[in-house]
Amino acid sequence: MTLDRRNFLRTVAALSTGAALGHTPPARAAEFSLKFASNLPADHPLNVRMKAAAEAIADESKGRVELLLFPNSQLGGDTDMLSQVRSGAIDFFTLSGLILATLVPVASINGIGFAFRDYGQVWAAMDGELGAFVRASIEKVGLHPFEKIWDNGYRQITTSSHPVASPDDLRGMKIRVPVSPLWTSMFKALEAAPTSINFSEVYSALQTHIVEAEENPLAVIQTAKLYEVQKYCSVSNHMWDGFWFLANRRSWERLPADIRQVIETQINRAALLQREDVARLNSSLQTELQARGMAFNSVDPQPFRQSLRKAGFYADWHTKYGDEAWKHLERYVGSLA
Ligand code: X2X
Repeated sequence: MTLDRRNFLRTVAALSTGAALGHTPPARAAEFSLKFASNLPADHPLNVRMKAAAEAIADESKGRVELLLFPNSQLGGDTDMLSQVRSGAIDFFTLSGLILATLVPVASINGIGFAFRDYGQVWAAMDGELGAFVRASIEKVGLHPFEKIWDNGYRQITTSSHPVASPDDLRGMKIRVPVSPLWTSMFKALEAAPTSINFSEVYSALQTHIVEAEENPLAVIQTAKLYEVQKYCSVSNHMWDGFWFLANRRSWERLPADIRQVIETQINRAALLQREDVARLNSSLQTELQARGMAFNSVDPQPFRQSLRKAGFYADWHTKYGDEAWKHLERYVGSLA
């Protein structure tokens, strides 16, 4: 994308965000105008809660802070937005820890296949020592992660060709994965043929059959309308994924302490509400997606875990992350050996 085009899209997005919020334009420009970007559609709970948080922040700061919201990869794909939040072109960005791992390797640790049995384990770990360990690593690359990670959810496999019930069904399958070494490694270990594609390109990659499959939580499959280009949904729950709320450190530290306090409190509060929204959606969306023509099947995770174990997946990643990180994970999920 050229810079001109990007600036144009940015302006259009800012205008339409303001209009969608029903805000009367402020009489004076805000003292602090901050950009937030996300790869998710505007009606995904993450962006719905961000819109409400932006309003609360504007109110509480008495108009001193204005958050400009750019959902739906309006500012570029994830790889591009990650560069932008690092340079300060974007102030805030929600990014999957697994993708952030291209920069902070340990940030993908929550995506280890079949690690978390349930949400009880997920939030205990991510709001506890495992999350704190990951955040400390993120701080080292000039990004400030907020305390509460946002939910993406347990991921399910969708395809246009055939349902996935056993590891055999995955063999050779052309499946899109996000740009992340852990994702590629896991689907290679399962003998699929993974291709890294940013989320902004997923719909068209499926539509044109560059790939036949992808995997995402139901809330994403629904809001990004992937049901239009996918037939089967196999409920594999093969990994849990969440979005760290990242601030560019320089633009964050430039803000006065009281303003930082208002923003951080509202954003962390919104994250907790968003977690409830996603849990509710992920448990109710199957019926809706079936009504839209998707065929669901359940999946026994055991043979998949077995394949990963046999391929040396857990042992390899234990070595890559190191003993300390692995210990933090196993403390919450039990032994993965
Ligand atoms: O790219 C994806 O598949 C998504 C939307 O789930 C992430 O951001 C990781």
